[in-house]
Amino acid sequence: MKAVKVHHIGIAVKNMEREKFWNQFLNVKAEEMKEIPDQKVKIAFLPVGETKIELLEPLGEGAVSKFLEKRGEGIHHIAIEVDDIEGTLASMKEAGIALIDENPRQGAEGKIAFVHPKSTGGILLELVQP
Ligand code: CMX
Repeated sequence: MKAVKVHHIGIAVKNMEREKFWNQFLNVKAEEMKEIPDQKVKIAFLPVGETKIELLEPLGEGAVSKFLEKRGEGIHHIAIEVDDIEGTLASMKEAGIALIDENPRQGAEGKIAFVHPKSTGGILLELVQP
């Protein structure tokens, strides 16, 4: 049971126009853009080497719109790819870590689960198993 790599870094943006910055100066282009209605968010994945930048634009009231209101644009979460998401969650649960998702759910990139920032030193952590 271990972390494989930084799968992506989620950045909350007010508008997907922010994609232009990555495109113009860093030659990074969104490989896909999609809407995730149940998370009230529109996402774009921009591949950078082994990892990705995920731009998150709110689609109505939800976790991302609340984050933007309180903290403004910026890093919203870090996603770590793990080789055994169920085992990782079970060991965290046993240790009393605050889990937002006790069981993995289906995300855009495979099985995902969120861990609360209060247990990780202030970072919203996403676990991903593609
Ligand atoms: N990173 C770091 N800290 C965060 C945070 C974030 N993204 N979001 C909230 N916090 C902090 C707040 O600053 C606040 O801290 P204080 O108590 O010190 O003030 C605390 O967490 C509670 O914040 P809140 O605004 O009241 O937010 P909620 O408790 O309502 O929700 C969270 C926070 C993380 C539980 C919720 O956003 C959540 O469940 N997130 C997981 C799902 C998600 O983020 N989906 C969108 C992305 C989907 C995708 O990438 O596919």
